[in-house]
Amino acid sequence: MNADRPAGPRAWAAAGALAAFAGLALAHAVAAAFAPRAAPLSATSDLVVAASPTWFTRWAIDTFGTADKPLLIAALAAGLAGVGALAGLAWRTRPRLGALLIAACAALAGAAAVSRPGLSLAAAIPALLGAAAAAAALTWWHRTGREGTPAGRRVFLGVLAGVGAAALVGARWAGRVGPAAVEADRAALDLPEADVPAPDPGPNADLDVEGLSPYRTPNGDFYRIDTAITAPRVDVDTWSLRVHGMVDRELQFTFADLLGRELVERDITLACVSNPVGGDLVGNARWLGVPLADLLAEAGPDPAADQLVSRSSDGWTAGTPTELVFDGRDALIAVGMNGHPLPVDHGWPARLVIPGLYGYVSATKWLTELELTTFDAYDAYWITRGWSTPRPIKTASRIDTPARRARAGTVTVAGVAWAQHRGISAVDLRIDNGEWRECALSDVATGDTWRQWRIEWDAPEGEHTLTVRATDGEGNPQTSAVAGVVPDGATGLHSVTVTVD
Ligand SMILES: Nc1nc2c(c(=O)[nH]1)N[C@H]1C(S)=C(S)[C@@H](COP(=O)(O)O)O[C@H]1N2
Ligand SMILES: [Mo]
Repeated sequence: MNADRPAGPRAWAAAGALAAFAGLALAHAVAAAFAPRAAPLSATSDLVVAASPTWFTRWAIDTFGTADKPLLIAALAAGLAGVGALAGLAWRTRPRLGALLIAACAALAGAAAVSRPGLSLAAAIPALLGAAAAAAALTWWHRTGREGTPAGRRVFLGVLAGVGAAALVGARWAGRVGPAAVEADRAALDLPEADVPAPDPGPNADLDVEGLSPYRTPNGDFYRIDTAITAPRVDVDTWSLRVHGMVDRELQFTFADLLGRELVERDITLACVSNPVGGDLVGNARWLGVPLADLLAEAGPDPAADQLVSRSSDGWTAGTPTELVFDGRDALIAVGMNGHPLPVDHGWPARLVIPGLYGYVSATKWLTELELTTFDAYDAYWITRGWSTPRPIKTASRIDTPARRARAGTVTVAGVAWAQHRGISAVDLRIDNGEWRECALSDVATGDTWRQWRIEWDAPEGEHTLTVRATDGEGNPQTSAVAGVVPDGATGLHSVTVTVD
């Protein structure tokens, strides 16, 4: 029977790619239940992010923005499909070579997982299991492929596709069970009331304008920026915060210790240094937390320690000037965000929030360590990658509405402006090349938050360019000089072009 011919190279390549994907899906299902960060694509992407040279990271962020991570994962998945196909081809004539290729993938992904801060040797298990499954599948195919019929090949395809799909469904399910432990901890946490409530910004913290960013950004809408491909799932029962370095005495705090301390609530606006002019990597929340300065003072910091390095459970670091932590500003170890325990993506169970500094030098999520040191002795994560040592946040303003179109007649133009810790004292709007007109401002309690602004515009038909400019609390107008985000934050005025009809 001529239907009994052995499978050709194309069928082998397809079988190899399919086996690789089934193995990958299985590995992700296993990892999802126990250690999501150990999943091969997650761990390998994490390693690529950590090991990327500065020029590459900069190019990726500039070119792809926040799509950079999904693209990296897609590229790695495509690479794996390619290697799987090669392994299938090799297996046809030299099964050992095929097995070696699969073993190499497993070794790479396993090593990537083990190398990630916060993960142990066991993190290699998902990759090893996945590779074993892929090799087992190809061994089986080897038999049925030689003696098999087209029908036999269809069975193989069906079984593998079924295994892969089942594993993906399993991964989704496990992804809810594993992290569910963390979500259950969050849900079970009854956040204590603030000992010191946030000062009330006043009745007009929120100007009533459609399309305007709310004064407080809901947690689900709050921008997320970090190097983690998969957010760390921190076990709050074993979590601790260690204070060490240039201190008289090392200290260690459990989560219960933190909750038992004086808790203050503050509205603080967080901004990312890589937010472009007019961008949305900025948000304002009501944070509940432990005053950082009080806690550090108990350790007896050496006055020569000019840098506070904060470290996360996944090994990320930020370096903050100690002087600023102790200058009276509301630097917090936050445990609550807008009345809820910190969301996992925003640092559960504890993070830093320090008004007046960009996130990369202050806002460590999944916080585990505070180390007093010097700027000479240590460069934190983004400093080694070409970003500036801490500088003040640059005064910025954004037009939220109208975005593109408006009806002729009275149009309300509105947006937000921020210059954390200095505050915003004025916002002006210019239509086309007209005069700057002063806008009405919302109520704020401190200079640590953004401030809404609004103005009525009698909009005539046609195309018009709206430009906004803020003045900070020290009377300095926002600069119109255009600068990119590297190394210490973008500048320039935000403009929108509106078609009025
Ligand atoms: N552990 C950890 N914390 C981190 C980061 C990170 O990559 N890892 N990124 C920082 C940066 S660059 C910013 S802008 C803020 C963003 O905080 P958010 O995601 O809660 O908005 O978190 C900071 N904290
Ligand atoms: Mo950032």
